[in-house]
Amino acid sequence: FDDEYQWFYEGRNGWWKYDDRTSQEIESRHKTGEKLFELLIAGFLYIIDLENMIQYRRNDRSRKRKMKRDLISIPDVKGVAGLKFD
Ligand code: V3L
Repeated sequence: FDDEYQWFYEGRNGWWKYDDRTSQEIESRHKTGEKLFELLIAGFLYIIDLENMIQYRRNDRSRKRKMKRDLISIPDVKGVAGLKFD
């Protein structure tokens, strides 16, 4: 797993880092070229669409969040999976 890069999903005015397990799962699927798959995140099944770089709940597609793979050092990172940095 490349330490320099992390996976992020969109928050209100910034980005949240995915939890480590989810992040590593997305990274390994990304590396094998998978574009569309499901992951269990915080008890809900999410569709991860790496073609369009969005995620959404399988059973509630009304809210689609952007996602991105970027350097860990980017600004505007709010925290990890909903846990705010101080
Ligand atoms: N990992 C963890 N929780 C998630 C994820 C994920 N990949 N995707 C959605 N949720 P939706 P601000 C987010 C949570 O898209 O203040 C943040 O983690 C999501 O949590 O309809 O707007 C914060 O906890 C939301 O609570 O599936 O930046 C919170 O929003 C819930 O699933 C507020 O962040 C429904 O999102």
